[in-house]
Amino acid sequence: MSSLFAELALLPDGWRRDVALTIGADGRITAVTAGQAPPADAQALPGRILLPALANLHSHTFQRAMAGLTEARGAAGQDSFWTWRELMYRFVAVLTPAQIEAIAAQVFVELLEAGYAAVGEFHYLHHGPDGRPYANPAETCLRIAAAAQATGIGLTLLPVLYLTGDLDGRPLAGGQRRFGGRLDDFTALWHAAAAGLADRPADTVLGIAPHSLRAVPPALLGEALALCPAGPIHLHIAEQVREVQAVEAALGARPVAWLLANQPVDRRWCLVHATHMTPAETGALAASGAVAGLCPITEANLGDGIFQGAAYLAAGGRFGIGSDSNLRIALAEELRQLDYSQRLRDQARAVLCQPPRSTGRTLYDAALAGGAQALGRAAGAIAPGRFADLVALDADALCLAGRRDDRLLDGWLFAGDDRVVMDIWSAGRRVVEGGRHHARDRIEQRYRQTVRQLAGAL
Ligand code: NGQ
Ligand code: ZN
Repeated sequence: MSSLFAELALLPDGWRRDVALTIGADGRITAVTAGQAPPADAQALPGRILLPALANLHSHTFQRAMAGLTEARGAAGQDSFWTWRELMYRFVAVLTPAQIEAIAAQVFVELLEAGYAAVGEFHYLHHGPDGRPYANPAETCLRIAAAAQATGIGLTLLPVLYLTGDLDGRPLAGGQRRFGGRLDDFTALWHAAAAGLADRPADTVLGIAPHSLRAVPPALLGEALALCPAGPIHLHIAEQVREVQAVEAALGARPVAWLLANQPVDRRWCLVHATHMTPAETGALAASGAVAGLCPITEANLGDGIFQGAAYLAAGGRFGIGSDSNLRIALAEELRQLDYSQRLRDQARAVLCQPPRSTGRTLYDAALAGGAQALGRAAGAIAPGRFADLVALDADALCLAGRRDDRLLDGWLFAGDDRVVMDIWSAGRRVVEGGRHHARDRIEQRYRQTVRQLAGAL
C-alpha cells in the first residue's frame, strides 16, 4: 500500500486540487480524496500535475528497428504502403527471438518515458525464418512478455492470426511465412501464450488479433475468435484504398460494413486504421461501441489517408491511439497529428473540440477511455478500482507556464512535447522518475547492438 499527494490532478469529475490517492498491493487505486491536507504517510509530488496515463492500443515493436531505413524511393517508381511492406517482410526474415525482445524492451522504455502506461502489442512474428514454429510455439510472445515485465509497462498481448497471403486465399510466402499460416498452429500458440502469461503481473491481458480481412478467411473468423471468449479482439480494417476495393470485390462489401454485418462487433473490438469509411460506416462503427484504433504518425508516414474524425466524434464514436510502427514514439505528437489532419482537410480550427472541454482535453479524455477499453484494462481514470496508471507532468515546463486546467493539456499537446513527462506509474509500478526510465541505460545499450547487427538487413 502506498499513497501519493498532488497539488493538481485530473479526476473523473474534472481538475481537482490537493488530491491524495492510495494504491493497493495489486496496483489498483483504493481511495481518492480531494481538497484536503496531505495525509502524513503520503509521498508528496511537488511541482507535478497528475493525470491518468494513456494506454497505447496498437504497436508492432519490431518495426522500431526499421525506422529511418525505408524513406527512399525504390526502383519501381511510385513508393507506397505496399512497397514499404515488401521492405518490412525482408526485415522480419532475419530477426531472432533475442533481437525481437531487445527491440521490444527499447520501445517499451520509450513508450513509458513518453507518457504511456500500457501497450497493446499486435504481435505476429511467431515462427522461425523457415516458417516452422519454435519448440515453444509461444516463444516470441513470451519474449514480448519478458520485455514488458523488464520495463514495467502494462501489457495486453494480442497474438495475431495470419492464415492467407491475400483475399484470394493464397498461402503465406516469403517473409510472411513467419506469421503462421495454420489455425491448428495458432490454437497451440494461443494456449501456450495463455499458459506462459499466467505468472506475469496481474494487469497482463491476453486477447486475439485476426490480422486483417486479407489474412483470415471469413469462414474461419468465427472459429478462431471462439479461442478467446472474453479478451479484446483487434484487427486491421481499412487502411488503404486498394485494400477497401479488394475487400469489396471479394466479400461484396467495404471492410467496416462487412465486419459490422458479419461479426458481433461490440466493446471488445478494436478496429485499427478505420481510415476509409463512408458516412454510413462511420455512424455504424460509432454506434457499435467498438474502438477505432488510430495511429496518426504511422498512418501519415505510410500515406494511408485521413480518418473521418469530426463525423465519428460527433456520432459518439470511441477512439484510442497507437504508435503502430513506432518509427517515432511521441504521445503529444500522435494526438496533435490526428487533430491537424482534421484541420487541414476541413480548413478549420478546433474541429474535434467538444465544449465545454478544450481540444486537448477532448482528445486526451477520449484516448484515455478508448485505450483502456481496447486493451481490456481497468484503467483510464484516477478512481478507486482502476489500475494506478499515472503520469506526472512538470508544472514548471515552459509550455505550461501561465496555463490552468484544460489549457495545461493544450499547452502540452499543441505547444510542447513529451519532455514534460516526469514520472510514470503503470499499475502502481513507478518506472519513470524525473523523465528517465530506471533501466534505460542497459536496455538502450542492448538495442544499439541490435540495430547495428541489423543495419545490413535493408
Ligand atoms: C502490419 N502495418 O501488420 O505491420 C501492417 C502492415 C499489412 C500497418 N498496417 C502489413 N500499419 O497490413 O499487411
Ligand atoms: Zn498494425
